[in-house]
Amino acid sequence: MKKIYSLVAIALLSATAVNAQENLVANPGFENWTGNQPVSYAPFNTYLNTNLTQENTIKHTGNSAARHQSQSSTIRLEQDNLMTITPGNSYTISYWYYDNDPAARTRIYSSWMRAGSPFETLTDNADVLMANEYSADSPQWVNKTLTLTAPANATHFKLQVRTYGQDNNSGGYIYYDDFSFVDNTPAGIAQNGIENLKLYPNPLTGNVLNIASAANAAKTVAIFDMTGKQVLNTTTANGTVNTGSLTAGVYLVKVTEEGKTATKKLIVQ
Ligand SMILES: [Ca+2]
Repeated sequence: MKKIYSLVAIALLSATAVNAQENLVANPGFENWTGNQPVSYAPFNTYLNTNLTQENTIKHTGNSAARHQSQSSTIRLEQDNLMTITPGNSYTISYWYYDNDPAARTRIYSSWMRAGSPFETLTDNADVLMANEYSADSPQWVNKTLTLTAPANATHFKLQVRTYGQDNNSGGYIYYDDFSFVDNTPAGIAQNGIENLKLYPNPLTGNVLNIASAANAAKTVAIFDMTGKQVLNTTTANGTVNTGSLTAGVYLVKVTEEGKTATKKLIVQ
C-alpha cells in the first residue's frame, strides 16, 4: 500500500515559514507520545509506524526514545508529514540509533520527493539515502549524518528509517532518537542587496534569463554551478542574459549593479 500524502498537509507545510537552521522534523526527540504511538508518527499500515514503544531508559537525549521491535517483515518509521524543501539548498540529515541486539538491525531509507498525485520518490542521492548498509551490534548510540544538496526537481523530503530482523531472527529492538533535518543555506544568500532584484522565469525554460531591478542599470552577471565553478560571466545593459550554454540544474547567479551585489538561486530545466 502506498502512503498518500494529503493536500491539506502540503498546504499547511507550504504556509509554514521555514527558517534556516531550524529542525524541520516534528517530535524529533520522541518526547511526545499518545500511548505507544509517538505524536506525529501515526500508524499507517502493518509496516509503517507500528511496533513502537516509548523508551525511558535507553535514550540519547531528553526523557525518551522510540523503541522499534523487529519482525520478519521490514517495518518503517517515518513522520506523518513530508518536509518542504528548497531546491539547491544544502540540508543535513541526522539521527541517532542504538542497536545492541542480534535479532534486529537498521538502516536509513529516505528520499527526496516531488509533489504530485501521488508523490513521486526521486532517485537522487539514493546511493546514500537508501544505502545498503546495516547497523552492527554495539552497546552505544550511533549517529548517522548526511549533508546533501536538494535536487532541482524536488519539493519535499521524506526521512524514513527501517528496522529489520537479523540473521533470520525477529523480536529484537532498535532504539531511535534525535531526528534532525536542517536547511544549511545561510539566510543571507537569499537576501538582496539590489532593490527589487528579480530573475525570471525561474525555474528557467528556454535560453533567455531576464534580470530586473529597481534601478534597471547595467549589470555584471556571474553564474556558478553547485560545485562553485563559474560557468558564465557577462554583462547586460537591457537585463537579458543568454543562458543557452547552461545544462539543467541548480545555479547561483551573482548580480552586480552600481556597486551592489546580490546572489540568487536559479533553477534551469
Ligand atoms: Ca542488531
